[in-house]
Amino acid sequence: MSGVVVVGTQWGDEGKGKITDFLAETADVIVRYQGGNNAGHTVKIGEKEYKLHLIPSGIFYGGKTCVLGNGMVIDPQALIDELDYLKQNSVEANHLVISDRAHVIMPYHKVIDGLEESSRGEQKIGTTGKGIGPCYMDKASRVGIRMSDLQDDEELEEKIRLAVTRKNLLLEKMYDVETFDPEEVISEYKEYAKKIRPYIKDTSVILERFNEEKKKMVFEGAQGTLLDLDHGTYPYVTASNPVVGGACSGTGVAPSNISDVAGVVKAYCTRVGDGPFPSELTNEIGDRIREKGNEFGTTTGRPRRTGWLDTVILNYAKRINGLNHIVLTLVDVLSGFETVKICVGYKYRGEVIKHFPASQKILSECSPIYEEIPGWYEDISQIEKFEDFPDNARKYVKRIEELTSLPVSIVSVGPKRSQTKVRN
Ligand code: 2SA
Ligand code: MG
Repeated sequence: MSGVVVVGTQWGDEGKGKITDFLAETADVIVRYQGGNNAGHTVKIGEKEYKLHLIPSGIFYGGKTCVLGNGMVIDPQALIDELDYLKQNSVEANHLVISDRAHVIMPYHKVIDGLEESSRGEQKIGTTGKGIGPCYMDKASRVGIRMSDLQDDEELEEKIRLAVTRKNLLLEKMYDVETFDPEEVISEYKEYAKKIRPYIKDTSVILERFNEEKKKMVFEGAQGTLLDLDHGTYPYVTASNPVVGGACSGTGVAPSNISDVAGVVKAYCTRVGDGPFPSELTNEIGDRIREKGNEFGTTTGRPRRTGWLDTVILNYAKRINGLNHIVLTLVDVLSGFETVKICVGYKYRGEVIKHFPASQKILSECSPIYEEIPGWYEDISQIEKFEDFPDNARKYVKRIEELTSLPVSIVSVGPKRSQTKVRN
């Protein structure tokens, strides 16, 4: 019983990669359970910054098993590029395993992602364009290609031929765009298969063994609770389950083997992509947070929308994920403001809403109820101990604990491993 799930509590980019990297130091296995290369995280090791999209950042330790779980959708070209990138940086990936049940992103998924977005016009989701949604659509329609299909050339040929033929009908009749030559796709994917095959395994069996040996497993969520297909701000969500439940369905590990759920909270709030955002700051303060926090998408480079911390969201994430504690990141970004605000409720048509609503129409009409806390000007990125933080910074953290009834166990004030501080 030593599975820790690192889950995003907001709209992603809370710094989960960095925290996973921190927890991975004492772990034996690091597992991704959903999403694909729509995710992106940056880890700083020494003076060097690394960006990863698919492979868990635990890979940098060497010797630790990294798992891409069955709940993921994997673009083979992106995976091969990432393996090459690691190789160029002298990082060995010989402890990487990929679930034979994970789904494979196909070239038409990326095309359909773009077509679906443009057909929505003003109502677009703002996807990363990586083919994530269409790949999960095929999974649910039971026409997807899985990693296990890549293990057998004959099987792969047959599956791709059928899949491409069917997709071509859709591309032609529904979208009136160019179709794919099945034979070209087959030869492209046979090449990928050759390179990826050694990594494909029944990863749930591997995880069971780790579990029996009482090894420490870290499950690294991608995106966040509000991007969850079921619990997020639908339809402005991703097509998978970043919430804690996804760690079980997306890996084949039972809930009884999860002992800790860490909710990663950014000290403010960001969102990349469309949809309502009650505490959004479309002013100079928002711009300052974006600049200071370097809030630009790791995958697409898109500027992230910024806003104040919202505890309606945090309490929702607490409920959905059964959070045990909070890991608070990017607190250093909030230095330099006269006051900082926390959204503690929403006003909707004259009434106060405490629970995060399902309807995006309601959410778009919610105005934030703020609590103001005096700010601090000191740079806290180099301070060793939390006890030495300026009073107001400590008050801010304590207020988050009060408003969520959760302990803040770790505070992070910068990208380096040494800037992640465990509180006693
Ligand atoms: P998709 O591509 O189908 O998953 O997009 C659907 C929505 O999910 C959002 N989404 C994300 N939001 C924040 N961070 C993500 N990862 C990258 C990053 C994003 C980037 O780390 O910065 O580089 O732009 C991520 N992935 C998906 C997306 O914006 C849509 O709202
Ligand atoms: Mg990210």
